[in-house]
Formats: sequence, C-alpha cells, structure tokens
Amino acid sequence: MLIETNNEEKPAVSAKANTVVPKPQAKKRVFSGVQPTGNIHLGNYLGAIRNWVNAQAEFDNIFCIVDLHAITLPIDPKELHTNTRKLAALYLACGLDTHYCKLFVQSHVHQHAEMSWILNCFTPMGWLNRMTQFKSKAESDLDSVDTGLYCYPVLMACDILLYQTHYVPVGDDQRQHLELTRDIAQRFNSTYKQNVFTIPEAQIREMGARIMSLDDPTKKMSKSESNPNSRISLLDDPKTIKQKVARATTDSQRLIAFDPERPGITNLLTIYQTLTRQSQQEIEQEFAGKGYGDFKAALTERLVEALTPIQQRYNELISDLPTLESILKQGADEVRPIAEATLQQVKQVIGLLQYPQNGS
Ligand code: AQP
Repeated sequence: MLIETNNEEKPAVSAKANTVVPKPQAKKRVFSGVQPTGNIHLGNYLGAIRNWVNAQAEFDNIFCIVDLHAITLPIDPKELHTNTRKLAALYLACGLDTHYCKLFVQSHVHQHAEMSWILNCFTPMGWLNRMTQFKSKAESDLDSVDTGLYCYPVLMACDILLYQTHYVPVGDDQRQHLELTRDIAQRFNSTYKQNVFTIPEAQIREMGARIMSLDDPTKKMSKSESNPNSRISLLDDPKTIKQKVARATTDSQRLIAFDPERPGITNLLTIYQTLTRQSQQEIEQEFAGKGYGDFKAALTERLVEALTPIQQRYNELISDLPTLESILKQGADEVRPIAEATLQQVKQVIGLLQYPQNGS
C-alpha cells in the first residue's frame, strides 16, 4: 500500500520519569465515500471499496454515501433516492461490515452542509481554480455551471475533517482533492494557532488506483460517462460483461504485454492483475503465444467470478429496504456527535460561539 504522507503521532513522554508511556492502542480513523450518481463500476470497486473492505478490521471506519456531492450536477430526484439505497446495499454486498464500519448518508448529518459554508469562507478561489476535476466536469460551460460543482472539493474537505480522519482511501483521481483538504486544514490550524483539524493522509494503492474507460483508455472509467460500454458495472450480468470485454478497445498488435504506449491492453491487463493479484511477469507468461480472444475470455471469467457473489448478496439486501434504512439511520446517529463536536470547536474558534476567556 502506498501511504502518501507521514505525520505519525509521537508516543507521550512522562515528565516524572522521562520514560515513554505507551498510548492506548486506539485505531486510526478512516473516512471515504462514493457519490450515488449511478451504478458503481469496477473503478470504484478496485480503486476504493475493495481496499476499504480488506483493511476494515485495522481501522475505525466511517463510510459515507455522498448525496450532497451528487447534486452538484443535474440528477433525477427519484434516481438519486434509488441510487442511494442501491449504493448502501452494494457497500454491504462488497463486504463492508457494520461491526467495523459506520455507514451513513451525507445529507442525514446536517453538519456537513454547515461546515461547508464555513470552510468556503476559508478557501481561496485560486486554490479551487486549480482543481482539474472541476475543469473537466464543467467543460466549456463555465458561465452556466452551478457554484456547487466549483465548491465540491470544499464539501469533500469538510466530510473528511469533521471526523478528525487519519486516512482517506481513494482512487488516484482524488489525489488533488486530498491535497486541497490538507491545505485547508493546515491553513485553518495555523490561522487560529490551534490543532482544530487532524491533517489527513491519502491512501492510494498502486494497483487499481486508476481503472480506465473500456472504449477510451486515455480517460478514467466513470459512472456518469454517457456510453455504458465504457464501464463494467458491479451489477452487470455475465452476458453483458462478456460483450463489454469483447468490445473493449485494444490495438492491432498481437503481443499481450503491459506497455504504457498501449493503454487499451494495459488497462485490461491491469484489471486482470488487480483481480488475480499475479505479477505482471506471471500474467505475460500465462498469455505468451495466445491471442486477445483467449485473454479476453480469461478476463471475463475472472470478472464473473468476482462479481457473482457480490450480486447475490446485493439482491438479498436490496429486497429488504427497512433493514437497509435502519443501518443507515444507526450510522448517521453514531457519527453525528463526532461531526457536531468538530463543528462546535470550529464555531468557537472563529467567534460564532462564546469565545473562551483567559484560557478557560
Ligand atoms: N476509474 C477509477 N479507477 C479507480 N478508482 C476510481 N474511483 C472513481 N473512478 C475510478 C474512485 O471511486 C471512489 C468514488 O468515486 P466518486 O463516486 O466519489 O466520484 P468520482 O471519483 O468522480 O467517480 P466516478 O465514477 O467518475 O463518478 P462520476 O462519474 O459521478 O463523477 C473514489 O475514491 C474515486 O477515487
């Protein structure tokens, strides 16, 4: 795992004996989320959710369905509501366990929206102007695009900072937003000379961090891309997976090899590698002398093998909406006090609440 930065806490030192007092082994906090903007795809799974599942026992986890982010671009209200429940079922179907994780919907915890206004007032426009995701999503529509899309990274910073998060496991496309989050937190802490916010670190795994589109391997796989053949949805049936893999862009060469100059085959090989956890060399050896047809058949098989159990579990979960709703309610009830404590501290520090007098 690549952990991007390191600001490990130091053990406390006892003044009396000048000996190191071991801290109680509290688990570090992890926070992450996905937008309910459509059916989640292989990129969301391999770049983010699968990593959350694999590490969940190690951390104190909070995973969110970021519906306030989903309204930064036009979305049908019914679809937003349905997608939110589907995403909750998929989180659980992929293996998130409420024993280790708190799962909730962002809009159910109003502190996110409130903190977002406050931190908008502490974020220079110059920092937001540099955000590449805004530029690509706004395209050339700068005059008509809503300000929510522009302020999206600040809301994301609030999501993370409200919970005093240590680690944020995400795909590579979120690297810049994480850097912005750290900048906002550091600027706020230094302005008020207090460690109000924990400075979070991105957790970006090398493998699967950027799964590319099947029809245009120079672009990342995305939920909101208009062509459904550009992505494998977690809910695609075996026939659809086979068709999408068969249509996936490769090139006119025959050799099955990882090569940055050949993004189509390299993307498919990366997916294969992330699923099988073999080395690049092992995979190239496995397909030496074979054609794209053989490789695509093997990739389809691996995908069906990985997604079938998730789909079976998903079908059970989505047919019991009351249980899903109660899991989400419980998650929101558990995280709200954490968010509220940070919000209160921020309000006090900036003067919205009574300012502490003489250090009291
Ligand atoms: N192609 C990808 N490869 C690896 N990881 C990816 N992620 C997204 N796409 C890929 C990771 O999935 C998590 C959730 O992403 P999101 O829904 O919050 O927003 P996004 O990054 O904008 O993802 P999409 O699928 O492209 O959604 P739309 O189309 O709605 O914008 C994040 O950790 C992200 O890094």
